[in-house]
Amino acid sequence: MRQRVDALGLGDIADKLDARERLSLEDGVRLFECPDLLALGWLANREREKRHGGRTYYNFNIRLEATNVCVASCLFCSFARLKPGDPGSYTMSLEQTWDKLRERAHQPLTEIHVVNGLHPDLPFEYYTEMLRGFKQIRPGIHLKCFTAVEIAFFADLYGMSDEQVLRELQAAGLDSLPGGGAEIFAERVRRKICHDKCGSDRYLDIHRTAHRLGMRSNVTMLYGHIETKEERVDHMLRARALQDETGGFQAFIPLAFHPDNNQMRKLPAPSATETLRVHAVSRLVLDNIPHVKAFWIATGVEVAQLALWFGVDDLDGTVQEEKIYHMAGARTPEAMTTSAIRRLIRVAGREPVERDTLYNVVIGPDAPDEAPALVQ
Ligand code: V47
Repeated sequence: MRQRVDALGLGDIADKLDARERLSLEDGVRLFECPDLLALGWLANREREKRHGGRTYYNFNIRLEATNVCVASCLFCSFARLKPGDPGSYTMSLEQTWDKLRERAHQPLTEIHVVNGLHPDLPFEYYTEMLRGFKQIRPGIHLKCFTAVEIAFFADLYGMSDEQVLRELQAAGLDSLPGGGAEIFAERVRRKICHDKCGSDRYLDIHRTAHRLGMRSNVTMLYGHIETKEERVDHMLRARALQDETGGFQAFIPLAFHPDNNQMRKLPAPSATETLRVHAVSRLVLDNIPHVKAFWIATGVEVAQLALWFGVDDLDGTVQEEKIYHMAGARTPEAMTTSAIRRLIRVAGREPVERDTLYNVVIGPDAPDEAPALVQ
């Protein structure tokens, strides 16, 4: 395969990777242009195996979207409704959000991932009380809640600094931030697809502050719409630069654009080969972010399995209820049991490891896999 990489004119990139040298913007673009997907996968898989061997992580988690009322008008979004009372809009009461956790009392969950629309009328206490309630119901649960975009919105709405918002949420039980809202950092793209929400510098600065306050976070990239190859690599380099400063990112998560029911519906969804390519280049460019995650809800289960040979070492988790992708046309199931995840990793030729949010091992690769169950 090394000869094939040389013949493609990528020998210098393979040498850099061997010497643990950083790839540049131009290297990243050349990787995106490489016509040989298997050669690219081979390079990315070497980096994956250097870090993680065959281990593939997943998490026993639930997803909660407490409201879809959102004042932002992102063109790619199929989930948001502008105003309370608009058809299809909903806002859960605090009791309803807590019920989502109470209903799962029998499950050994380790994480709740909460993402919401930007609701203009809820008090800040709605969010702090939500977190306090979750911790009261289940003191050990990890709360990965609110994207940097939500944090910026809270700061503007409630007249606080970004740091004050983070501190108050942390005092109420917030443990880490999810990576949503990053989209593409390039201002050209942001102006077109999500002009009225927090910009890239502020997104990154909120993660910087969260890291300083002792929280970990993830960073995402929405691909397959109007962005160029250069803008994808630029996005990765901005995340890499912050990671050099703080070391607080745990995972990079490329998110495939889903075109149903939104204002960009004329665009085709990215192909499976493009998805493998984006995950592979992410692994190669992001030398300092430990994990590259394929969100199986977005990629589809089979492509997620393939991605385990194209740089990916993490599949998110059981999820159990998902709205953002399913309202945008995802045909994946909304939930997966841990036994089904272990099995799909095993049959893809990798070793399943259940992790908590901070990548502590919960169930190692040698544990026996139960027969896949449809309901947990
Ligand atoms: O920020 C919205 C994306 C994100 C669409 O941190 C869309 O562990 C594709 O961030 N097509 C929310 N994508 C989901 C998210 C996430 C997912 C998994 C794991 C983690 C993590 C975070 O979903 C949004 C936006 O980028 N999104 N609409 C769409 N039509």
